[in-house]
Amino acid sequence: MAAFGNFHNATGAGWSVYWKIPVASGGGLELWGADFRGHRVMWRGSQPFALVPYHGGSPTYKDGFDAKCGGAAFTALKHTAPNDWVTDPAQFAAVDTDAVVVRNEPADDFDPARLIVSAKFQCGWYQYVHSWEFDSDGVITPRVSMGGHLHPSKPDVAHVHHMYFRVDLDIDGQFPHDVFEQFDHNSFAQPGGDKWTVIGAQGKLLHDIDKARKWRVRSSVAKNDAGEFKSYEVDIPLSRRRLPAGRECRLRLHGQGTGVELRRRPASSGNHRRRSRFLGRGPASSRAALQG
Ligand SMILES: [Cu+2]
Repeated sequence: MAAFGNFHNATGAGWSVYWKIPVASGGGLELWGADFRGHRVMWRGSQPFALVPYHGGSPTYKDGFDAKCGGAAFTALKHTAPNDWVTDPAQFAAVDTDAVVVRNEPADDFDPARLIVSAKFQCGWYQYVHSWEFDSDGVITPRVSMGGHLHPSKPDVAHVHHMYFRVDLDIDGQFPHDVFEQFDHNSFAQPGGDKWTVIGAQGKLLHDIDKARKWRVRSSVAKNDAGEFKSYEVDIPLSRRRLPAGRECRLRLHGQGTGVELRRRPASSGNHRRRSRFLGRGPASSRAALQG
C-alpha cells in the first residue's frame, strides 16, 4: 500500500465516507463518496488551497494544491505534532494515517451524533487543520482552522487569507440529473415572497444577508417520501459582525453544476496578533443541510 493516496473508509452517525490525502504535500485532506443512510450525498469535498494577498500588491501566495508565487503546499504532519511552526521532518507524516484522526461522538440531549475526520498540515509558517464533520441529522460541516506566525520579513504588512472549499454534491448519485439553485427572500408576499432560481451557468455568486440568500443542489429525479425533489442546501454561516458588506463570501459554480467552490474571506484583513494562537476554530466553514 502506498504511503499516500489511499481511500480509507470511516463510518458513524449514519454516514459512510472515504478520506484520502492524495500526496504528502499538496492540497490536503479530501473526502469522497459520502453516503448518508445508504444514499450518496457528496462525491468529493476538499479545502484544496488558499490565496493570501498582502497589502501593497505583493506577495500574493497561493498555498496548498499547485502552490504558486512563493506559496507552500499543505504538508501532512503527524496529528501529534506540536501546534507550532513545525520544520522537523520527524514530525511529518510518513503515511497518510499518521495525519488523520477519525472520531465518533455520540448524540446527547441537545446535539446529533457526529463523525469527524480531521488532519493536520504545515504550510510555511502556518499550520492548518482540515476537518469534516458529518452528523446524524445529515448535515456536513467542513471546516478549516489555521494558526501561525507573521511573515518573517513583513510582520507589519496586513494581508487576507481567502480559503477555498470545493464541494461536489451528488444527491442519490443522480448526476447529471441535478440542478443548482439560488434562494432569495425578496419580500413577505404570500405566495411569492421567497424564490428559488435555477442557475445554469458557472459564475461568481455573492452572498446577500438581507435576502437570506442561500444555494442548493437539487435532484431533478430523486424524490423524498413527501414527493419533493431531494436537495442539499449550501448554507454559509455568517454574522453581521464578520461580514457586514454581504459581499465577501462568494460561491463559484463549476462544470456541470454539481460542484460548488466557496471562497470565504476571514474576519479581519489586518495583521494577526503578533503572538497569534495556534489552531483556534477558524472562521471559514460551510454547511450543507439535508432537505428531505
Ligand atoms: Cu496570515
